[in-house]
Amino acid sequence: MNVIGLGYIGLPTALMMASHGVEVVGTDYNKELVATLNAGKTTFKEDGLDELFQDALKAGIKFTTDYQRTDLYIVSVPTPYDKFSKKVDACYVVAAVKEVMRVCPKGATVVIESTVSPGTIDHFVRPVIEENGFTIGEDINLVHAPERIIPGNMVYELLHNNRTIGADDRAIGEKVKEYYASFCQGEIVVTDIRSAEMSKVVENTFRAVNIAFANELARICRHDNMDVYEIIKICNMHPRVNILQPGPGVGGHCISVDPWFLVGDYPRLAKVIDESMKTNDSQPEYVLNRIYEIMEERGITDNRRVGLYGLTYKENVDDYRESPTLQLLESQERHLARPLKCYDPFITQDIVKNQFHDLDEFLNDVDLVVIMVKHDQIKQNWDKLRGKVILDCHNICPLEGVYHI
Ligand code: SAJ
Repeated sequence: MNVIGLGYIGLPTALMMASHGVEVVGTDYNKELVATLNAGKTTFKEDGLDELFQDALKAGIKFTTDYQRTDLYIVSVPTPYDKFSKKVDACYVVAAVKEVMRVCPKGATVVIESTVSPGTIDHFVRPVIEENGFTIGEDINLVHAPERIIPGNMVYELLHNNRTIGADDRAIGEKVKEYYASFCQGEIVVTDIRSAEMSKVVENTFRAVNIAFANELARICRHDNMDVYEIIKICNMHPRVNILQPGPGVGGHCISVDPWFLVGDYPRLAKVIDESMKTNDSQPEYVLNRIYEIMEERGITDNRRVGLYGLTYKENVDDYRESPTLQLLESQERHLARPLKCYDPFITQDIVKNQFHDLDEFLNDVDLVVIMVKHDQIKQNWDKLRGKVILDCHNICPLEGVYHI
């Protein structure tokens, strides 16, 4: 098996397959990443990933920049979206499949794991295969097996989540299912490709819409001075109500991206989704306004005394793509304001201006602390926040007089 793309999804998948008896070569065009893996190091942190890596190495996994001639390919490359059209940008998937077509033998199966919008495989992937002289279903089999694992708990979820396999031909779907069943303890459903594409995007859209609902409730409650957390707690005691938590915004490369595919493809139909995404996208700016309100109320006139705790897109991960903190800093910069101070225990390199690398130094330098991310570290250090003005975007701080969004 050749796994193409060794990022957050491709790497754990390749390692999992290899450590469960599948002969695997991992391919990535990033030479540095391949060199790091070949030097015996993983490229990001996840519970259990290093152990899995060692098992896969023992089982003989190889890493290279070259595509392999084999009978099964798993394509796990990024699918960003175009910020203006809101449509999926399938360029990485197309490029990978083109490369596969150059080396694969007749009879090979190509599994797309990357998240794509419904119809992407028909519109972009099938033509690439046919342009190369292959007949789909005869020379090449096509499958879509979207991933479902959550950053922060990837290895566990890879083993335990149910998953979906979409195939043109059920027998091929069942064959691919056997590979995933070598490690996956969840139920594996075999369906058609469009249903697999759609269900993946719908899952993330469901979560995005529900987070937007919680964020909207926070704004309504703030407007009339009600406690949104108390209200959500009470409502969730109803047997059919399960409201998510408001927060400083939505980051990462899944929930803040995938629902836009539906808005891009069905602009006149995807109304609730469109509004929800706009609500989530404007949440960091909403937090910025809260910061200004609190500064005014507490007589803090200098924004050099304000610090954002947390740069990652969520707690206890080192991934800061599209994070609410970065979105907040971006909108601050648009207003030509001096960037606020920042600190994150998971980010050791400098990624923004005014970034600290030590919690104590950071806290010594600010009067107003905004808890943007609920890392475990801050929960173990409440004592150090005594005497500070605190804006807690997650309702986790037990100290007196804390502000909320
Ligand atoms: N968030 C809130 N309030 C909440 C829950 C989350 O504001 O109540 C925020 C988080 O802080 C974060 C963002 O939403 O900024 C997304 O975080 P997340 O933990 O909800 O999800 P992701 O993006 O890390 O992973 C999602 C998962 N999808 C679903 O739960 C439906 C995961 O299973 C997918 O595999 C992943 O997207 C993906 O790769 O598509």
